Amino acid sequence: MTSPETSPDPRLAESAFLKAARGEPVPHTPVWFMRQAGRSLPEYLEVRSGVGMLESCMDPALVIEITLQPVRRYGVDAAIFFSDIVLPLKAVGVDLDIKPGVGPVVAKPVRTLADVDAIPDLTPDQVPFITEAVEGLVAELGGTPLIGFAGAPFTVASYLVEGGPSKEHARTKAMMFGAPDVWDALMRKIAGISAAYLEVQVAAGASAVQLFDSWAGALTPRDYRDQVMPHSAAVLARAGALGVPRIHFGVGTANLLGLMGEAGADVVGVDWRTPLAEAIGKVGDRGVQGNLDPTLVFAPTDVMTARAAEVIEAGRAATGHIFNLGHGVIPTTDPDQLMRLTEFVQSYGS
Ligand code: 1CP
Repeated sequence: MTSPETSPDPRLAESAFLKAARGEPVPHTPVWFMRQAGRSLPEYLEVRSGVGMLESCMDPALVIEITLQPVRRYGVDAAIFFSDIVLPLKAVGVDLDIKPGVGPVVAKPVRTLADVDAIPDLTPDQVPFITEAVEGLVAELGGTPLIGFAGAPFTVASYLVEGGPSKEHARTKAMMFGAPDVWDALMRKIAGISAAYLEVQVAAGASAVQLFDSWAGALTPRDYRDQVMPHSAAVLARAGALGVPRIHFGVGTANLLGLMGEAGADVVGVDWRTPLAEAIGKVGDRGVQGNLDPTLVFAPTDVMTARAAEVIEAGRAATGHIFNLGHGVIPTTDPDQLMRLTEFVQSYGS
């Protein structure tokens, strides 16, 4: 089944988020929140009740509803597609689940070249539900851009090799150090899957992409540059060929921000540990995204907004600045406080 050719909504040309991502002047600092959909929203808990995480990601009506929830509630400047970084692995047939309160769990962790070779590449016909959800969303979103996303090779590899969430990523890094042929094959495999996953989302109408390398901060700059960056760069190059802005994000990446930009990002996502001014100095002529400490929403509103103002002011020195938290919304966050934060950022200085 082919979908009718639709041209982008003309209001997208005025999007503050897309302008900032391209380094153009903005009417206000745009704002969205990583994990803006999810457990902090009562309407999310309601629609997810009794439905598994992966099952929800494969149900276009549910994906559309969950992605729209924070846009309706907060009026944020961008929507992020509701999915998960391991969803494309599930789609190609990797036996995995997303366990409540745990995260992705892989039944048979990847350890050998044969394990890597057994993972099929991703083709668009394996994810028709993604195309359907993105097309439906873009139609509903109108002038609000949709951010597509994928996991970067290192972060996705960590789940595949460890078999689940990990603090040290010890087995993953042991493979990187000790079995370079297996590592290279695995990184190439994931890069191909993540790039194909982004291509499907952009073909269906996503206006920007974010590559999540959440756990890259576990690496030294040398190992990142030699063993990881070329594979993330391959994903970003394929996304760049689609003509959409690319955001590249990781946690604890103060030492890697320059390299993460050089990997091919238009905008580098910064966690809250690095002062934004410092990050701007490291990424050169690129935009930045971030970076309010996600726990500041638990502080009194005036404390939160004073810190948000500092982030906005620091962001003025960047080629472009997209306001965000330094990592995802914490599930116990009060949505009313995020509402106040959104209004504060969007009206700041006007
Ligand atoms: O049942 C649930 O509600 C499960 C919680 C949940 C949700 C809401 C998971 C399990 N994934 C998601 C959705 C999700 N995952 C989104 C879209 C929502 C939005 O931003 O509004 C996105 C962008 C992701 C990406 C993702 N998944 C990342 C990168 C972002 C990050 O937070 O650093 C990572 C590392 C994952 C793995 C994952 N999936 C789920 C959990 C709890 C985890 C982390 C596990 C760990 O700590 O290792």
